[in-house]
Amino acid sequence: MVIFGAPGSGKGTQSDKLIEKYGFYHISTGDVLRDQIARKTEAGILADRYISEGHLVPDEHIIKILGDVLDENREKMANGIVFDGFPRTVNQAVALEQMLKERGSEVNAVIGLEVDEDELIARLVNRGKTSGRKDDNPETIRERLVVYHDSTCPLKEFYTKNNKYRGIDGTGSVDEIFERICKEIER
Ligand code: B4P
Repeated sequence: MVIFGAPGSGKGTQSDKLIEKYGFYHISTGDVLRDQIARKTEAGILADRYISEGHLVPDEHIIKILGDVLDENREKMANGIVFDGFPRTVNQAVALEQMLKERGSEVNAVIGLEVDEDELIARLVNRGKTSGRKDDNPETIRERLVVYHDSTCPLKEFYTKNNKYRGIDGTGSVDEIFERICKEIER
């Protein structure tokens, strides 16, 4: 499944709970990139520039990284995968379909966490006080939201067309939101 939403919508927070309950394998492309940046790999150095400016890492780069993660962790994925922060563009969604097809699988559901913009900004500014993330400052947060509207939002239509998108109210307590997600998954 894909957990989908704007920056600050709670994708990472809810993914942790999904892994605990269902034993899914978690792939957060944001975490993978931050790990590469910390290890100063070639991929990390390239990604750092885009992330610091609030832009998306180029599709071909992130698609290659994701393919490597899928190949290197195949035996851990028997219970399914939760993709967190991928896909973020229609090109990435098409690539994901192809990569999963080649591995005899497919996306079963896309859970969209729907949160209004004021709340998103408040959450990220708040996280910025302690996260140490270069992209959690007001200016970069605003840029990330513009990028989300321009490049990532069209995916809603992409997954609605093939009847996989399930929008969830992403406001309230973490447990309340998790309950809504579980209902959708079990349905
Ligand atoms: P990510 O790490 O995916 O960052 P994000 O979109 O900000 O989401 P995140 O998971 O961190 O936040 P969450 O909603 O869980 O990506 C970082 C960057 O990497 C991107 O901007 C991009 O440059 C690059 N990148 C990643 N994937 C890419 C891709 N596929 N293609 C190209 N580039 C890519 O939570 C946010 C905060 O809200 C937390 O502090 C949490 O505690 C809080 N929160 C959660 N639920 C809450 C609730 N119910 N109430 C109150 N607060 C809540």
